[in-house]
Amino acid sequence: MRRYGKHTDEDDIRSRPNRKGTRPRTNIRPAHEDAAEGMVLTVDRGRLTCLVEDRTVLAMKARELGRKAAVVGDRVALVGDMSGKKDTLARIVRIEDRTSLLRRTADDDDPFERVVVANADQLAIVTALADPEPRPRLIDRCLVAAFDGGLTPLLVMTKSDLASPDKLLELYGDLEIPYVVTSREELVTGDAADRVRQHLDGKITAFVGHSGVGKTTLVNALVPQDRRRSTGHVNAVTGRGRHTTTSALALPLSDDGGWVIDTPGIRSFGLAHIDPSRVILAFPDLEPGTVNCPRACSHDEPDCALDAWVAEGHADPARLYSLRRLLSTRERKEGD
Ligand SMILES: Nc1nc2c(ncn2[C@@H]2O[C@H](COP(=O)(O)OP(=O)(O)O)[C@@H](O)[C@H]2O)c(=O)[nH]1
Ligand SMILES: [Mg+2]
Ligand SMILES: [Zn+2]
Repeated sequence: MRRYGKHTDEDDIRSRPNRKGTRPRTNIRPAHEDAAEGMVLTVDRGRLTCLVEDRTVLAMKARELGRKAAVVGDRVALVGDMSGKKDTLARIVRIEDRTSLLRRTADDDDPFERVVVANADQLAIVTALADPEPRPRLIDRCLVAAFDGGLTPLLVMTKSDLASPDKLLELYGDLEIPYVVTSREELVTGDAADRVRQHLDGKITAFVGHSGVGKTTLVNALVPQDRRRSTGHVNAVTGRGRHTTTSALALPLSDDGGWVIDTPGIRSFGLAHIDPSRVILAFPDLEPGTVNCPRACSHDEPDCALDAWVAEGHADPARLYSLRRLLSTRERKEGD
């Protein structure tokens, strides 16, 4: 509340050059000392809904940010009208340093599928055990993106009322990733939400997965209606009815800083930007074996030192196999 209305004078310099109280821009702009802090909750066609204290404020990127995009989860500095009232628009003048970044390479044929979330601690990779069928290749790619972006993965297997999780658990067992299995019945009793929540407390968790796996069902079970409405709900701000399916949406899980981020369904996960040296950090048992690797080793090539090192008994061969499987997803197309 303290910053309420303070910056309306410099809100949009282009349209109001002579407005009373407007100081020369050069004196104001570089520091933005009095800018309010906010968190981006969702993005819709260039309009960003931000949480500022206890209000949702609609904002747009200031021109000075250039091409740098603010994404869901970003911590931003805002100036302008921060009342959160209808038809007001604040400006985002700064994007704070990110602690993590989940990104996928944009596909030319699929520009809207790009999932981008900043500052998430955890990536919940949601897969249905049936309807739709599990897609291990997609799970692998999500895992690589999580490792590369600095997020801890969590496997969420839904619809265990339709099929057994055994095969998937076998496939991911050697990766030692925490997992939760849920069913329709447990959604009704609340056990599903309780079990998932144990992995979410105090963290910012982004939920990704193919369309129809049950992300939104789960997120809604985790975040009660009134809480959804109080801060994360964007309808009041944009007046556009339902939350758009082209952007992620951050919802407050509790008062301890926990957030869940629902995302639109993904069919693929472009990984062209991935750095293998960051992926290997998720394999601390294998990482020491890379000291003798050639420079810029992909750890998935004939000269990689890991083969010999593992053969000497320093680590479990199954772990190296899993690492290789993940790294190889970079070259393959989804669905192979
Ligand atoms: N049988 C069964 N269906 C589920 C379960 N969870 C979600 N569903 C259904 O799966 C469909 C897709 O769910 P939704 O949450 O919209 O998926 P999203 O596209 O990942 O957000 C809906 O009809 C849900 O009711 C589950 O555990 N078991
Ligand atoms: Mg959904
Ligand atoms: Zn190597």
